[in-house]
Formats: sequence, structure tokens, C-alpha cells
Amino acid sequence: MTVGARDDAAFSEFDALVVGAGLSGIYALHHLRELGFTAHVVEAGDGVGGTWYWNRYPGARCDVPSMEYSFGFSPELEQEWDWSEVFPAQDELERYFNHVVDRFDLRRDIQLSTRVVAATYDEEAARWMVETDRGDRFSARFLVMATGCLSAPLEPQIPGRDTFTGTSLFTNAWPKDDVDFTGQRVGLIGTGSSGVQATPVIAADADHLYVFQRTPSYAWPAGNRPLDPELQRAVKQQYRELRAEQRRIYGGVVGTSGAIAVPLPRDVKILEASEEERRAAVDELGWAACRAWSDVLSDLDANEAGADLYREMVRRVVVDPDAADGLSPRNLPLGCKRPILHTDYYETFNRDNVTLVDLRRGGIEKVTPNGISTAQGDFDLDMIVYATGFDAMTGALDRIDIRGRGGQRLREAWAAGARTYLGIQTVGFPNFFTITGPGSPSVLANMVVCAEQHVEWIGDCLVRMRERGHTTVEPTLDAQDAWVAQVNAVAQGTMYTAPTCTSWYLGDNIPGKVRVFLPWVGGLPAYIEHCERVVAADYEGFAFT
Ligand code: N01
Repeated sequence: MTVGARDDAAFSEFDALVVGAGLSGIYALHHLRELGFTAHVVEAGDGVGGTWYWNRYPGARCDVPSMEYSFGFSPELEQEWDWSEVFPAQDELERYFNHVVDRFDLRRDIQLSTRVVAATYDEEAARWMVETDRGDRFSARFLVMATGCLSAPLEPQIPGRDTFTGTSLFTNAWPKDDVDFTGQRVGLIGTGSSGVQATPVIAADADHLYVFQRTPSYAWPAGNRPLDPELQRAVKQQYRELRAEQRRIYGGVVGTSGAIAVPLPRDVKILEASEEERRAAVDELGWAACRAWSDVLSDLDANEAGADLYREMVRRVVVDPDAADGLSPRNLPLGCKRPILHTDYYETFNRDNVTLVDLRRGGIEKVTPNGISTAQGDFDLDMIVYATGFDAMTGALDRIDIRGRGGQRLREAWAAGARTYLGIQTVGFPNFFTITGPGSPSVLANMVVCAEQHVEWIGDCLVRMRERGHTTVEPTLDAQDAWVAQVNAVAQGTMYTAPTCTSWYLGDNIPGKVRVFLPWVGGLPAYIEHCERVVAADYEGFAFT
């Protein structure tokens, strides 16, 4: 095989080409190698880690506890790595993934600073022909897309964005060098997870921080703290049980290390509780009170009653009534967007150097050379931080020119919403695999557990093909249609698909993107059971040639 060949005629050949060196791609490389396949990883970034490489903004931290947001495939790795905090920060995760890459000698098969731009299925050869922005050409039997669910940045179409003479920064492509906010007037656009995490940290140094908020968030204190070494030792002794348990739990998080920030509801309905009982719940449970009821995530009236308790908490913490009102979500179901975990977000609005710009009272009109101009007035700024999110789940795939059988483009096959079987494969795209793809639990569960399960499923499938002398694997149309129907059915009646819900899960944040709920909401155990049942039934729903 020739790697990185520039000769037009030469294709470097591998059994599998893996796109992306985030946690999915790292494990895919290791696992496929262990199974005896040749594999090569192509990664756009200058380093490994995916999300944890790009999103190095101040305050970036995972919302899954460190001892669970870690690989379970190697007991030795589990024992030798020590975590410092309950919820790991970006830099610690980036170090961890680099450690994994070096420990398993993976770096020699990872090609950095290279973006895959096109992948075409050659039906005659039954191989994927892949091209990169550096002119590399690869030929692989299997194409494994480890491109991530939240990796295609959304650059907001705000007029005048390029005219700003100060510094523009994006949370999802943050510079490696430290950014100094000291003495700076900073404007932050966006109050999803990234903006909410960055706000307190930027406010600590900035001369003044203006938070431009279009939609208020539901956000819970993370309760992050140093990880107790005794607790860490105890968890390490039970890691095998923990890993097994993760796959038996809806979101793949056991909470063994004491990190359950948003507890499961009690068996009491808020609609059957008196006003006094509801307020008493706020006194007792604080931010958790709004979700502490069995009906809040299934009944819209109950949900609104829960949201009321949330707004009560905002008023209790944010001193300025005007800011508290601005920070209070309305007409947005609790549980429709991804819950945000933060440290001191609301408390930050009690600082003198922080101003909430509630865009519901007048939106952004344009960015000017001096700052941001809104219907409420102009804001002079030295820096603008865009925390505006991603084209989720399908964006990274859409940005590559992927063509399957008959030259069909993936983005056209998915124009009316992504269609997959198990979130792993798509009709018309043989030997093409999506790790944590649309139609799988992915963003609704612990991403490491999901990625490991997918990689292992794909590995088993490839081994079966090798043993039986198969060339291709692809789902049947019937199986795919049935799976898509099931994915839609389980999402119905949840807050994720409520008529008033707008979210990136539904593609609402991308102009022109069709509104379809993309992940499997039926939980990890049910999903894994489906995958295992398919295998036990001799890969039911998949056609092999
Ligand atoms: O992106 P988002 P994110 N003018 O899409 C606003 C994961 N994650 O990067 O809601 C003004 O949630 C937009 O407003 P609106 C996690 O899964 C996890 O923060 O569309 N505002 C919104 O407020 C998360 O859910 C962590 O009205 C504009 C914000 O920008 C996912 O990544 C940390 C605008 C975008 O929020 C995405 O989070 C970080 C405009 N033109 C991320 N365009 C952890 O904690 C957009 N907005 C683990």
C-alpha cells in the first residue's frame, strides 16, 4: 500500500478507510486493526480528539462524568488513567485521547490536517474511492464515517459579519493559543451549551460581557468538583460491572462517581400537586424541582407547570428582575432541547460587568466594524464570540460529496430526512458505515458507549463477511423503511417533537433543513437489543453479496 500518494494514477489501498479521528475514529482504527484489517484514518484537524480538539473554548467541559466518558475496551487503560474532576474539561479529554492514540500505537495510521472531500462507490470494483483536499486518493473496501454528530459548524448568516474590525472567535473552532479577555468588551452570541459554559469564564476576565440571547436555555448546575481519589479507586475496582451496566441504562450513564446532575423524576405528578407542594419541591430540590415529576416530560400542561418552577429558580438566583425575566424560557417545552450543565451561569448575571441582551426584545440587525447593531441599539465591542452551534448529525456527511450506487448522492438520498437502518447503514451505499449515525441513540446517550457498541458491531459484521467470503453488505429497503418508521414512532409524544419545540435534534437551526427528529429516542438498552437481535437472526435486514 502507498500512503498519501499524490500521483493521479495511484490510490492507496486499505480494507477500511475511517474518516475522523475523534473518539469513534480512534477506536475504529484500533478495533479493526485488532481484527486483522488494514485501516487508515483521515482527520481534518491538526490533532486527534474530534469535538475535544476543536471545542477548546473557555469553560468547555463534558456533561458526562469522566469515569464513564472513557473507553471500556481496555481494562489496562481504565486502570492506568486517572481523572482529576467529576466532569472532565476539554484539555483533560484532549490529553486522554492523545494518550489512547499513543498507547495503542495508532498515530502512524492517522493522517492529520487532511479533509475528505469526496467518496464515490465503484460498483465494478466494489470499493470506495476517496479524495481529500490535499490530493490524496484512497481505495477502500469499507468506508467508516466517524465524522461526529456535532462537528459541522454553523456560521450564522448575520449581515456584516466580515466587516468587524475587532477579533471574531468561534467556540467550535477555538484557537490553540490562549485568548486574553482582559480589558476587552466582549459580545457572545448564542446561549446553548457552548455559550452557557463560556459565559462565566469570559466574564471573569472581560471588561464587559454582553450576552446576546435569542432563546433562553434550560440549564442545570453541574456540581463539578475534584474527583475523590477513594471514589476513583472504588470505581476502578468495579469497572467491568460499570461498563456492563452502562449498556443497560437509557442514556448509558450509571452515575457511579456521584455525578447525576439532573436526577430521575419521582413517581408523583405535578398536575396532582398543590401550589404549596410545588414550591416546597423548589425549596427542597432547587433546580432539579422542575423535572422531579413523572408527567413533566410527557404532558404539555405538566411541562408548563415544571417550567414555572424553573422560572422561579431563575428569579431566586438572578437579582435583577429584568435580567431574570429575560433569562426565563417561555413557549419552549422543558426537555425539548438538550439539557445544559453549567457552573455559575445564572450567578454570572449578578456581576456588574455582564449584560444580558434579550434578543426577543429586538434582534440583531447586523455586525458593524465596531460591534453589533440590534433593534434595541448598538453595542461597541472589541471581540465577538460566536457560540452558534452545528449542523448536527447529518452536516458533516452532507459536506462531503458522497456518491453510492448509480452515482446517487447521500445528501439527495437524505433530502427529506436521513434514512438509515439502525443508524449504521443506508440503502444504496454498500459497505458504507456511519458510527453513531442518525437513527441511533448517539447524541441522546453517552457517546463513548455508543461509539464502542457501533464499532464492535461493524467489526463483527466485517469478520462475518470475511469468513463467508462476502464482498458487500447493505440494508434492504424494507428493513430501512421499518427502522425509520420505528425511530419516528418512539419520538412521537415526547417533548423532543412537541409542536413548540425547536432544536438542532430536529434540524430547526439550519435554514432550509427538513424538520425530522434524527436520533433514536427509545434508549440504549432497547437499541442494543435490536442490534443484537438482528445479528442473532443472521443479520436480518441486511443483504450480502
Ligand atoms: O449550539 P446550540 P452549542 N443570532 O445549537 C444561537 C453539545 N455540547 O454549540 O436557540 C443569534 O445548542 C441559538 O439560538 P436559538 C451539546 O449536545 C455539549 O451551544 O437557535 N443567536 C443558540 O442559543 C449541545 O446541545 C457541551 O434561538 C443565534 C446558540 O446560538 C450541542 O453540542 C458543550 C444565531 C446555539 O446553541 C450544541 O451546543 C458544548 C443567530 N443568528 C456543546 N444562530 C457539553 O456541555 C444561532 N444562535 C458537554
